[in-house]
Amino acid sequence: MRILIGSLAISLLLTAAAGAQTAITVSLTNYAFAPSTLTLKAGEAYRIHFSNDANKSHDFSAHEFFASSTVAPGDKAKIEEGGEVELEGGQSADITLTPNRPGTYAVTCTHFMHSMLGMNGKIVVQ
Ligand SMILES: [Cu+2]
Repeated sequence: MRILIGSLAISLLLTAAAGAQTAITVSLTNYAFAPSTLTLKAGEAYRIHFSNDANKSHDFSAHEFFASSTVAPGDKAKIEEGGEVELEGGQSADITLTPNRPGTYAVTCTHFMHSMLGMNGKIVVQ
């Protein structure tokens, strides 16, 4: 009986570990990402809350980063054109993913002139 309870406890712990995600919020404003640099660890799961805190639309464009990450099946449709999270003013989206490959990935907003106005960032996967 003690062995049974012990193995049950271990399997519950493993289940909790597998479901653990680090929550991160990225704010989009006119014309910046905050934080502008995200530092993530390869192989760890993150739930990223993208929040457009501006009154106009923006996107979080990071094609290489999304391509090199495993995105939760239910969240794939939130990434348009292979790498852009498009948000209307005041809108938000949550995406759960696991980065797979260490490197530095560019982030930009593809809306007209926004990058030039400073809407750039990067993701560092360690
Ligand atoms: Cu923008």
